[in-house]
Amino acid sequence: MPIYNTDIAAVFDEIADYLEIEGENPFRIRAYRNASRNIRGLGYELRYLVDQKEDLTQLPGIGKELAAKIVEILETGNARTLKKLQDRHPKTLRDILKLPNLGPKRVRVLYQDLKIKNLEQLIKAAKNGRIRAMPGFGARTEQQIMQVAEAHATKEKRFKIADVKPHVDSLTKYLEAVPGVNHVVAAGSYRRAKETVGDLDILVTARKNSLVMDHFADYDDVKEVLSKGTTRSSIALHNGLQVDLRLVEQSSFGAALQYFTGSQEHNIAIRRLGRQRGLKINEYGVFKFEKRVAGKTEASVYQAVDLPYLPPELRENRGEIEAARDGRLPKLIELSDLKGDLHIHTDYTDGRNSLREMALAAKQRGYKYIAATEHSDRLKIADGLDAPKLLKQTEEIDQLNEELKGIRILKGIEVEILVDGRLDLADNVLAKLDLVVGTIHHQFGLSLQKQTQRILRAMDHPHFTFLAHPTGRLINEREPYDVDMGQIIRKAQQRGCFLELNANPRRLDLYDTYCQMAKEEGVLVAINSDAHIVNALDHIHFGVGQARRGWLEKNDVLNTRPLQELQKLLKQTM
Ligand code: DGT
Ligand code: CA
Ligand code: CA
Repeated sequence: MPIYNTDIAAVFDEIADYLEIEGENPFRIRAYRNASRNIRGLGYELRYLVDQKEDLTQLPGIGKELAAKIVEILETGNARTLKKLQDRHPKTLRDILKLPNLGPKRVRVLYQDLKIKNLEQLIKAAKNGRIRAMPGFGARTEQQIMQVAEAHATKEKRFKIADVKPHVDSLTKYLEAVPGVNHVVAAGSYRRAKETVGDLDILVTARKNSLVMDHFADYDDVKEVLSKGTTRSSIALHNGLQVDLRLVEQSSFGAALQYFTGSQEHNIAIRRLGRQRGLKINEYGVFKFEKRVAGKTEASVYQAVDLPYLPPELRENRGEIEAARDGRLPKLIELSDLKGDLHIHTDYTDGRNSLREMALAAKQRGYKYIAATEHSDRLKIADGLDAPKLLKQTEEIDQLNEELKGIRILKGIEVEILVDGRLDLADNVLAKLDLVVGTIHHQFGLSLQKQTQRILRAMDHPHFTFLAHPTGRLINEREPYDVDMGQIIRKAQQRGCFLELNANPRRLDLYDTYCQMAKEEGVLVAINSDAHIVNALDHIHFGVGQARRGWLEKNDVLNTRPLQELQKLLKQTM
């Protein structure tokens, strides 16, 4: 698993927290906090710099000691300094530190004076009114702490789909190798291609006497066997992901797959349709007067309620059942429909591979075109391009296009949208390009109105092609900025420009529901990888999953167009 800047920053934050709890030197604490803030603000990943053996002490707030720690974290996933600090204190203290309204100063009081070491003790102390008496607290604070602690004690952790996929692949292979096993399918939210997965649901069919449950409990990566039975078992993996396994009979496979794929809301609606027809639908089959009438295949379940097969990505009870009934089901986009990638970075700025390498890798994936879209100058930290450097790159693109056959490199830029909505490069420079990708990497905290106006104004720019990762959210890391997507989608419609669905699994932004809105407004969506390295081109797969959840068809997506047609569409925006 790659280590991201946010992972490094989190280690530094945690070190600072512990140092503060221990009452350490404030300067040392501040150094960690500043470094963490600077690292989070970078527009590119530190691991690229380290891979290229660059000197990290050039970065603001990073001295020799912290630079060495960054390298250590990138290499080992952790820092010895943090491990030592963690060892000195109970593990559960971290749960308390993570609560939003409890800074380390307060945790220090709770821990050292009240001997509170975990969430349960915290909730109990709050209920007993022991916290309000402490200096710096009060009855209201105590009340707030209790509420937040209780919410956190029950809050589930969700995993990014890209972090779950390697486990699905490896578990599937492992279980398929067990003698007597027929089908192994990951169902649940994973099969519906949801951007995050709460737990993983695996469905298995096997011969009667197979030892699949034993093998499941013996899987390498098991941290804990939560339950083990003859038809259902649960394990927890080392990363905390829970995996539920269900073993069903071959004759129930379709019904079970339909049931465990969900969503629950979709299933409730399907069962209602069944009841209207005198049918009982459950994970074992479709029954009429106790007699099984369907359930071997998923399609047979849908057929029993007079519907065509519904792709898993649509099963959210967001109108798919009505659409299926009326023959209006979309023919969802597929990976093979994509003809190119319109958002990539190279070693010209903060990417890892050269433009030539990226282009050849794109060609190898069957693409016909790729757009070089480096960061603009404002993103100094990503070594963003100024006008002369950008023009130099366009010359290199001309040369590569002469030389390389079967793949066309388009000239683009990922240009910063300034706070007032202007773009970070002059019009006459942008006019020389094939596409201009507008983006926000700074000033996330503007009010809803200001942020929306900023983007709307940028979209009015005559050369604006599409808006990159429109909400700016990073899954589990950063909330979207406050922005009115309805207005932005309508603006794109009026202007004839486009929106990106960024396929980076940390982003998956445009969200599925906004894809649906864009489609309704007739705004084309560009599904792009935002790859900074060759392998990341394959993230596009997650973008396609999200697009399918958003009901998008081939024609709703900009980069399914053949090159000439694409160029015509791009010209209209330039
Ligand atoms: P998740 O795990 O939170 O990402 O979401 P899901 O959709 O995977 O939900 P999960 O793991 O609780 O259950 C998997 C599927 O099994 C769910 O999509 C529908 C089905 N299912 C589970 N429990 C129930 C239930 O109580 N009633 C119904 N109708 N279906 C259920
Ligand atoms: Ca699940
Ligand atoms: Ca489950």
